[in-house]
Parts: sequence; structure tokens; C-alpha cells
Amino acid sequence: MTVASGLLHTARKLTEDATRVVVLSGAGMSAESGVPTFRDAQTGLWERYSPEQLATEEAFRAEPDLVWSWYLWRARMVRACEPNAGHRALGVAQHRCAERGGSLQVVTQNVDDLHERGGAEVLAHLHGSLFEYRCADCDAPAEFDPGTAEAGHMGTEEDLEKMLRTPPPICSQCAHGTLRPGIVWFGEMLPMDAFSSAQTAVEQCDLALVVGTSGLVQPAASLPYRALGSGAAVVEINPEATPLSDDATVTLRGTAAELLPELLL
Ligand code: BV8
Repeated sequence: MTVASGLLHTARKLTEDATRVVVLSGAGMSAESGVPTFRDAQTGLWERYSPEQLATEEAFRAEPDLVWSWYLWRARMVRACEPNAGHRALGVAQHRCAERGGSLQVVTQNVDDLHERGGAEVLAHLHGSLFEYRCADCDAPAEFDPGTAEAGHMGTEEDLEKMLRTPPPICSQCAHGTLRPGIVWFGEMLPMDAFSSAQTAVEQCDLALVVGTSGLVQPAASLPYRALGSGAAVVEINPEATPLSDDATVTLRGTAAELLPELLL
């Protein structure tokens, strides 16, 4: 996919001139690492479910084993993936910005840990993490290891079917609630500290890089507009147009792994 050189030149100039950069990433950031986006058809056994259907407290209350298993499967799948060149470019750029007395802060809608494994610190996981757990009843944080793909749970559909009947563990604090993933489900409030840090960051930045998000889920999708409203430039990286594309300072039709190294390194 080739981006018009003029657009890339403009975006590079904005990036070089910026001292306070905020990266707002979505599922497309991890697509080239092999993590399916929400817009991708669910793979295999999951194709009969939609994320919006499973990622709710109602679904968890109604079918705890199914929802718990979906998150187990996703956590193990992420563990089998590696950060891509886009994640790594952000890690390098974050260090270089700090050395120059500037900052590059990462705010992500993603629940994977690929930004961290790619070398970047993350200011805010707006929608939680696949690797954090708490009690669905007493809210106590809980240690839990979802295991790895090598545990054979990525094998045949029969393995997956068997795994689907995995009930969430009982909370060791209250001894009656079950664990739930530390994920923000549809209809749930975002962690206030995460969202307010993200809002402050976009209000104070001079460039927002919006990478791999369809811009459909609120309130995360409002952040690029808050950056624009504060006078920042907004550069979008996405192989497809989104509702933000017409309002962005520059929109680059390309992928995270292709364009972030070109833009930042
Ligand atoms: C809230 C964790 C206040 C789960 C996620 C009714 C009741 C309550 C709320 C609502 C309601 N109706 C609407 C709402 C608001 C709702 C919302 O926005 N719904 C949408 C569907 C309309 N929001 C909420 O519920 C939020 N909470 O509003 O609380 C409240 C509370 C109670 C009552 C009223 C209000 C909570 C939202 C958080 C949900 N949790 N994630 C999990 O992971 O299982 S959201 C989840 O979906 C992701 O985290 C992400 O945010 C979103 C998916 O979007 P993207 O990341 O953009 O991914 P997507 O697949 O869509 O797009 C990928 C993009 O990448 C594409 O553009 C593609 O072109 C591009 N791409 C592909 N490959 C590449 C690439 N780009 C670059 N490189 C590539 N290689």
C-alpha cells in the first residue's frame, strides 16, 4: 500500500516539530501481530458470536463459562503473538522523545500487552487488560494466569469446545464470587483515572497520532476531537477511511507496521 509522498512528508514534518505527542491506538495496531480486530470476522468457533454480544456484563452473568472461556482464549492467543514493527517503532520513539525533553504517550483501546512488549510504556488502557482480573462480586483484584497457547488450547475446535466449559474460578477473598476479566465491557464506565489521564494528555499535546481505530466506540472516539479542539494536529493511520478521516489534519491510508517506522524513525 503506497501513501502519497506529499502526505507522508507533511505527516513527518508534523511529527518532527512535535514535542508532546499522544498516540491513540485501536485494534488495527495489533492486526499485523495476528490479533484479530473487532471488525474482522470472528475466527473459527467464535464466528457465531459477536464481540458486542460477548463483551457485556449481561452475557457474563448469563453464560459465565462461555464469556470466561472467550477471554481465556484471547489471552492465550495474544501470548502467542509478537509485537509488530509499529509497536517497536513507538517504543524507540518514546525513548527518543524523552531524551529530547519531549514526550510520547500511548493511550490504547486495546486489551493486549503488545505495546508494552514492543518497548513502550502505556499511559492508559482505556478498556482494561486481558491480563488483569478481579472478583465479579467483591471487586477484589485477583491474581490469575490465563495460561499459554502451548497448553494445547489453541488446537482443534474440540479442544476449544472442551475449554468453553471452563468455569471462572471462585474468588479467594470473598469465597463466593467468581473472577471476571479486568476488561471494560459495553455499557460499563471506563476507569476514571485512565480516561482522565487520556483527556489531559490530548488537551496538552501538539500532535495526536490516531492508529488503527474505526472510531466507533465512545467515549474513546471523542479523544482525537478533544486534541483538535485544543489546537493539536491529528494524523490518522488506517488502511480504510473512518469518521475521523475528513477532520484529521492528515490521514494516511496505510498500516501501523508500515507507516509508524516511516513516520517516527
Ligand atoms: C460507556 C473491551 C458510559 C472489550 C471494548 C448503550 C448503553 C451504554 C453505553 C452505550 C450504549 N450505546 C452506545 C453506548 C456507548 C458504547 C459504544 O460506544 N457503543 C458503540 C458500539 C456504539 N460505549 C460503551 O459502552 C463504553 N462505556 O459508554 O460508559 C455509560 C455507562 C452506562 C450507561 C451509559 C453510558 C464502554 C466501551 C468499551 C467497550 N469495550 N473493549 C473486549 O475487548 O472484549 S471496546 C472494543 O471495541 C475495543 O476496545 C475498541 O474500543 C472497540 C473496537 O474498535 P477498534 O479498536 O477501532 O477496532 P475495530 O476492529 O473497530 O477497528 C479496527 C480499525 O483498524 C479499522 O478501522 C481498520 O481499518 C483498522 N486496521 C485494520 N488493520 C490495520 C488497521 N489500522 C492500522 N494498521 C493495520 N494493520
